[in-house]
Amino acid sequence: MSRAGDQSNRRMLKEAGRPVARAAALLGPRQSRVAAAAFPRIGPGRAGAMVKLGAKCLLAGDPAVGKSALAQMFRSDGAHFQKNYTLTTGIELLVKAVSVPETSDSVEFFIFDSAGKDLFSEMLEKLWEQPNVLCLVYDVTNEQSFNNCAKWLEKLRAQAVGMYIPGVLVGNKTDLVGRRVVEQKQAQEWADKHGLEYCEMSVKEMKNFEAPFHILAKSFHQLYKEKVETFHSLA
Ligand SMILES: Nc1nc2c(ncn2[C@@H]2O[C@H](COP(=O)(O)OP(=O)(O)OP(=O)(O)O)[C@@H](O)[C@H]2O)c(=O)[nH]1
Ligand SMILES: [Mg+2]
Repeated sequence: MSRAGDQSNRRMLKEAGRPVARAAALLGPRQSRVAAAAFPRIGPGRAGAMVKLGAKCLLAGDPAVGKSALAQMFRSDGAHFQKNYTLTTGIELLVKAVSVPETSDSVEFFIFDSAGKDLFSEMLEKLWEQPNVLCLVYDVTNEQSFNNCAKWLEKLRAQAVGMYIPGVLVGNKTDLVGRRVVEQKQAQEWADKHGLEYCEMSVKEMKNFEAPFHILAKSFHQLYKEKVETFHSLA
């Protein structure tokens, strides 16, 4: 890796570590349950306080399935669709917060938009350490990209052996109706079998592109609540 590349990776890792510092700085001791899921060393506090969680989200899948298009679209609230394909080299980091449905709480996602090309896999494995949630994308018009999800999931789960990491499988490019080769039922079954949520979208047509992150926010928040309950039951 070049020196410039190395420096940029160090910058990214620093960014990724920020939610911990930020949450710790923002939280008084009484509100500290805010971050229990993402920051397990912090204890419980006042009931009913608004909760802000931070989560490292790994975005992965084969080349050209639309991961960067999804990340850009999500970050820009639907304002920017990346029409031209620009291969991601290594990882691009994006930060965005979402509200947790039916609560006043939120999750700030640190999205690690990862290269699909094998060439970068060694670098990815170093930067993927300690994920909180997974977003695995395939292209509904590309069977190979669906078949490779097993390989991607194995690599992602190897980052957190023995831990439950919420994840979502996402079928993209549903706008290409006549070219679809992976059926929804087939993908849904695969996702169920592997303990993942499932959704479909068309980033191009701005359909459902926020769904994966809402699903992950909900699952991650649920995990946080369970941890808080366990914490209380032990106190
Ligand atoms: N038709 C259609 N094209 C899409 C959609 N989403 C993304 N694309 C296009 O697919 C191509 C690849 O998208 P990227 O987001 O760059 O793919 P990627 O998964 O990030 O690829 P790597 O960085 O190489 O891993 C681009 O030309 C996008 O415009 C979609 O929903 N429908
Ligand atoms: Mg990309």
